Amino acid sequence: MNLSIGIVGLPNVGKSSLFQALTRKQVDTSNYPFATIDPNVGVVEVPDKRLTALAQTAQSARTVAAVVEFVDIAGLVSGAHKGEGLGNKFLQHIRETQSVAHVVRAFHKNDVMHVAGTISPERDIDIINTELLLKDLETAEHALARREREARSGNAEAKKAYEQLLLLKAELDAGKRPTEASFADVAKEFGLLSAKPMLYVINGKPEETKHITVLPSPHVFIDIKEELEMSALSWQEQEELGFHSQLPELIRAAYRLLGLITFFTAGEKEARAWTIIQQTNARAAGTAIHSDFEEKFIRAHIISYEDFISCGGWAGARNHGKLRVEGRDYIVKDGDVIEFKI
Ligand SMILES: Nc1nc2c(ncn2[C@@H]2O[C@H](COP(=O)(O)OP(=O)(O)OP(=O)(O)O)[C@@H](O)[C@H]2O)c(=O)[nH]1
Ligand SMILES: [Mg+2]
Repeated sequence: MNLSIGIVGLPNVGKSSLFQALTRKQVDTSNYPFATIDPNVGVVEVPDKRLTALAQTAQSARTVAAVVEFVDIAGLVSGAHKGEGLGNKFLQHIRETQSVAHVVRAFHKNDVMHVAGTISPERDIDIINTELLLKDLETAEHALARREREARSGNAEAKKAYEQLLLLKAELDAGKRPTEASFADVAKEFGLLSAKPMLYVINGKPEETKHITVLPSPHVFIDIKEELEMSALSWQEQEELGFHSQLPELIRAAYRLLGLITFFTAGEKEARAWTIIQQTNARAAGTAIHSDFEEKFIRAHIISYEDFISCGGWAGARNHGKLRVEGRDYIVKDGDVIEFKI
């Protein structure tokens, strides 16, 4: 499963700095089933305190956290959808990600040029979102032109798909992001940019961000420069300095935004967090571990995280009647500790 978050924004807003701060503590990718990683793709652990507690309870030799990928994308400019500033290439990079972290510059620094000359987070947000909308509008128009004849042929399915595209185009024309569930299929089929879940990252110090009148949602405030400087230090060292990094919250927010949840496996060898999409059944969830699991699935032994900790692990939970035996259709919940029987 390739779950990635594209870092998007105007030039010089702090995207690469954020990427560096996030990936300074790169995970050992040999633990994960990733193909080659591009230099602009970084794999980052999802901070989760439950994992440490699980490992202690299960006396696991090591822990392996869940991960998400961040992709550092070059700055977009106004006109990108028409190819301005290599725009089309960068928009293609965004298409390949599942969600977007939209970095917005609130920091003032004269020697860091702003493409539009002045600091205006509201305007910048608008420029980027307009570019994404215009690109999608172009995509929708091309698709409509291609499908018009098919739709007229009387094929009910083609007609329905065409009408869906018309609705989409109307939405985009009105300047609205097509984020409703009813557009999910079209959005997926065409890799629509503006339909991707978006997290706004407002970059600046509190005195610089407090002037923003309309805050986009959802958002996190981060002083990226400070985060980058601090990222050279360990979490403990940061704490000693009284610095509370916002990066863990950003990573968790991005994870939530993607509709992702975590289940755990816990044994002597390792305690590990695995990532699945909400509403995944037990049989499909197993494929996070190995693609074989779906076919070979027999049943799953499941204990909730809370029960696992309070009962002291597998044996204790079983004795207290907290171990459930679930079949293939069970919907896995965030925090389930699972042993797959295959
Ligand atoms: N003062 C201050 N400077 C920052 C901050 N974030 C980034 N910068 C500076 O802004 C400049 C550009 O930062 P980058 O992270 O390279 O920006 P970018 O968005 O990746 O830029 P492009 O890749 O050109 O689109 C660098 O000199 C950074 O040090 C910040 O929070 N405060
Ligand atoms: Mg950059």
